[in-house]
Amino acid sequence: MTIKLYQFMISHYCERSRWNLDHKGVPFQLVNWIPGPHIPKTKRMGFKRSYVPILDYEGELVQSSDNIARFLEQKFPEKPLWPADADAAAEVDRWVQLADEKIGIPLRSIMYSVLIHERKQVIDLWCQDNHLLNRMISNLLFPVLKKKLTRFYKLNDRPRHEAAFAEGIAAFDAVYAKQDFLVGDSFTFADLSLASLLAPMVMPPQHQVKWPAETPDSLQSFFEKHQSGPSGQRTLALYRDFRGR
Ligand SMILES: N[C@@H](CCC(=O)N[C@@H](CS)C(=O)NCC(=O)O)C(=O)O
Repeated sequence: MTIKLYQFMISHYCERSRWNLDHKGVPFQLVNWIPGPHIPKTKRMGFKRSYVPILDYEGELVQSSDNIARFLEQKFPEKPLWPADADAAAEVDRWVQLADEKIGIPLRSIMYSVLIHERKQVIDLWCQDNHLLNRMISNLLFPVLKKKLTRFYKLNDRPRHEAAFAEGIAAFDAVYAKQDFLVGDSFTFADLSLASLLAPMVMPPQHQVKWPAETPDSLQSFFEKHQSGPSGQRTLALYRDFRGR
């Protein structure tokens, strides 16, 4: 039976699961959804929440990249992403939570706060490796999705997202300025999380997403403030050294 990952290509949480599956050497098929029509699909699968990624592992459905990571860790213990030591494993979990709350979530809002005004760029990102019908549906739904994303991701509150991001990146920078890995001396789910969630800002060449050729100015200036810092540079190196496909 084929293992499937239901996803949005643009989503950095989906990238976390793509990388996770590749790291574990699990062959899988991507099923590229677009925002909007994904909602009834997730409901039909029996989930209360509508987010992706969702892993279909031989009929067993797992939603959310953090749950998928724990599921894969149990099924495929080789190339572990958590240390055996309980304290070190708890430390990984703390970094993962920080990466979610202070990098992944605010960076998504900061990026959408600008990109949502660039209709073609957003639709290109949503519809990468997708068929023409989904591009037409995205075009039709765009005005509604724009409103929903603005409310759901609080896109009018960029200063708050920038403040959260600054707090998060400072914590990661402090560690990566001194050492290569967040916990101990090997690659863990903490490093994978930070790198995948920060990747839209540094756009590593190994990444599957085809980023817009030109980044809008107000996003570019924000990116430039952080790209050359320890976390940005470490993200590029982690992609180079660990993002095999
Ligand atoms: N905690 C989740 C977050 C996933 C998430 O926020 N996914 C977004 C895309 S980046 C999504 O599916 N949004 C649409 C929705 O919630 O319906 C994870 O780790 O996977």
